[in-house]
Amino acid sequence: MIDIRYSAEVQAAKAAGHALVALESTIITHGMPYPQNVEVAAQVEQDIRDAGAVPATMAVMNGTLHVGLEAEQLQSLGQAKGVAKLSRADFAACLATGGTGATTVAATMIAARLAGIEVFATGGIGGVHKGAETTFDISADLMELAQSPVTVVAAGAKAILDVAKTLEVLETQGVPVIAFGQDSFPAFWSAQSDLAAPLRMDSPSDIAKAHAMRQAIGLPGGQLIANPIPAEAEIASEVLAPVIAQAQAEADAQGVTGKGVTPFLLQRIFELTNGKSLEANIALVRNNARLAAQIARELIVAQG
Ligand code: PSU
Ligand code: MN
Repeated sequence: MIDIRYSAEVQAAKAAGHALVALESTIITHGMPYPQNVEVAAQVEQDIRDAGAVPATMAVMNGTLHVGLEAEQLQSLGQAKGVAKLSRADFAACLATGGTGATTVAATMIAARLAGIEVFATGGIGGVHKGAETTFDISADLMELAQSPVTVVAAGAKAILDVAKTLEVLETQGVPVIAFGQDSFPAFWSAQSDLAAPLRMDSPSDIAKAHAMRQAIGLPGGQLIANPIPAEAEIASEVLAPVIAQAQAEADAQGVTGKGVTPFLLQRIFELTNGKSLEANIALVRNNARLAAQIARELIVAQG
């Protein structure tokens, strides 16, 4: 009933039992401007291939779930206007009504589960927004991590979020949050934050073993791997704090709510930093893609 189409590359990789890494598409349609979005998406796919795995970018096009996009599909998605941003709540409705939409972290995890892919690379996850005690704005990404069996590699949570509350919700939901190679929870644009990560691992192999162990003991849900941004790409938090505060104040003043909040903040931060935030974003997504490829390869060993 569900119409799933695999790209030729993903189809061949599945048949051969090769390591696969899922990629989201909201980062393309709502997270970065054209044409950098398409360039970055293609570059990230290549980074995964160079690290010995096969990329599977997810999107819904005319009611079909695409697992792996051909180059021309990536181009048209990257330029399309008004593409829906799909999360758990609207994923099935989009498929059922022949719609087109980009997948968030939550929807990409659902798509990955359907496609039998267990590792996923992205930039930042959604989380608990600042002021959530009055707005109740908590991303469905956090609840999805508790439900879908996918290990998600991200660079921690953006300072547009209340990072401490985000960690609290993840703990409540029973999601393992594992910093890679350091003790502190990375803060997206900065490698370090003043919050300790609940767990630390220093090798892709340990991460793969922990993923396999959750399966073995029958725990649903995935893992969040918090991979610090490479040092040369960091932006100091003092530089970004006023920018984030301004973007947040504008969002509040304009009454932005619901799924509009995160894209609005990302776009304003890009504009207010004259594109500097985007450079850092690109560096960390590529870094996450490489780590995810290594984890996916180790997972084949761990499950072997
Ligand atoms: N954070 C980023 N970049 C992004 C997103 C979040 O730093 O592109 C996107 C992801 O697709 C994520 C979604 O799943 O925004 C979360 O949206 P919301 O906060 O509305 O749940
Ligand atoms: Mn939200």
